[in-house]
Amino acid sequence: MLSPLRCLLILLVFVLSLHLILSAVHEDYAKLSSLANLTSGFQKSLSNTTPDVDAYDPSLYPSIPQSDRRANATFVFLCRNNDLSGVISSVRQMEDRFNRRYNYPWVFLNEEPFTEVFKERVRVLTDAPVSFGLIPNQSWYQPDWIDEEKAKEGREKMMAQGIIYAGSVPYRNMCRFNSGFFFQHELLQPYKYYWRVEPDVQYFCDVVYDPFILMEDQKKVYGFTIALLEWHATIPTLWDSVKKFISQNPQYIEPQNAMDLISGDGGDTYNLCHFWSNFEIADMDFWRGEAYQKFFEFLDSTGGFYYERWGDAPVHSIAAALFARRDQLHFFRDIGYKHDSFQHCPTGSEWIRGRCSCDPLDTFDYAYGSCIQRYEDMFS
Ligand SMILES: Nc1nc2c(ncn2[C@@H]2O[C@H](COP(=O)(O)OP(=O)(O)O)[C@@H](O)[C@H]2O)c(=O)[nH]1
Ligand SMILES: *[C@@H]1O[C@H](CO)[C@@H](O)[C@H](O)[C@H]1NC(C)=O
Ligand SMILES: *[C@@H]1O[C@H](CO)[C@@H](O)[C@H](O)[C@H]1NC(C)=O
Ligand SMILES: *[C@@H]1O[C@H](CO)[C@@H](O)[C@H](O)[C@H]1NC(C)=O
Ligand SMILES: [Mg+2]
Repeated sequence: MLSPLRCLLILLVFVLSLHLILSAVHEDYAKLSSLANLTSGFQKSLSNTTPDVDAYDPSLYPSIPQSDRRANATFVFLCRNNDLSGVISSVRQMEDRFNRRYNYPWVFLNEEPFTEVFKERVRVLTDAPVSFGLIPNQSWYQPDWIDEEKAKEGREKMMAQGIIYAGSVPYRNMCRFNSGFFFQHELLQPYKYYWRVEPDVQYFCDVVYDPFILMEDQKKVYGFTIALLEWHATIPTLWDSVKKFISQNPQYIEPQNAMDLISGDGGDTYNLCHFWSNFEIADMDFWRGEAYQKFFEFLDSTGGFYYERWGDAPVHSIAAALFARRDQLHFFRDIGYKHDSFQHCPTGSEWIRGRCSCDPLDTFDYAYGSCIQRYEDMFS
């Protein structure tokens, strides 16, 4: 049995330790904010002068920008409030490996308002401008003209086949939004190039130059790190629609296209190759242009985003392959990247230069199901 005195003592000890813990947390927080003041001053002085680092050798550390030149570009990050921890992980890596030296802006998009906590925990990660946008309902939700009975049948059929996201309407909203609408969002209007980022991805290497400047200088349209085969059951009628579009609109097909990347028989059948769009560095003016606009409108009008489960990856890839020159596609071989179970790891001198944390033997490039060989064959 505890005496009342002992009870009182235990209570006292408890209250005291709680007080100690709370004041320690408060002190840490104060230290943190003064540190934040210090570092922001430090960065300001860095940007005005050449950093005085003993071992500084521009050829070893070229990722320190050699000029103030910036491309017309932004990061774009579509996500939900409950993606927060994966969002933080991805942004942190991108900042550490690239953007802390460049400060390209970040645009976050969501069909629901981001919470104050979400915004605060993202803003703290970077000095770059960060904005949070709401997606208009008409560019997100399943349109009224979609026959919901037919869409439901499509979902059920796909579920029976055991396909990932088979029964998900939100996933379909996301694929359609990424295919046809993200680049029209008002927060993205000021920009030409974007780098798409997703939650819980990994960037293994220092990005030792500015990929956006590469896109701009070399007039590239679409950059990727992983190219692979799509699951046919998600797009059974997509290629028929593409062929119909081509026959009705032959003027949009670029003579020096990359048809050989996506078809082994000159366009009769789709070989399922596509760029994995969870990583994209691309030109939004290409998506905003007449050819892609007409293409998306046509595909959308078939209802395939809902009756089937057309991904933005095959849609973007087919368009990039047909409406751009093949030399406007770019394999970012030196950017180490992982999404789910697939990764691209640079090798050789690129791996060293990027101080990559991935195993260079573990890269999807020439594995079964990869389309990189086919991409390279177009240039040989
Ligand atoms: N705002 C919002 N973002 C979504 C939704 N579904 C997916 N996303 C985002 O869209 C991207 C792709 O979704 P993800 O679940 O990673 O699909 P996966 O990569 O194909 O497995 C990620 O950036 C997600 O955060 C959604 O319903 N709402
Ligand atoms: C940080 O800087 C701001 C503005 O210069 C100042 O008001 C604030 O007191 C500083 N905070 C700390 C902890 O030094
Ligand atoms: C958009 O759709 C959501 C969910 O259906 C709804 O709650 C919201 O009121 C809609 N907003 C507008 C502006 O119509
Ligand atoms: C950036 O690109 C967008 C889209 O092409 C354009 O509207 C905008 O004027 C450009 N901004 C600058 C500063 O060139
Ligand atoms: Mg993903």
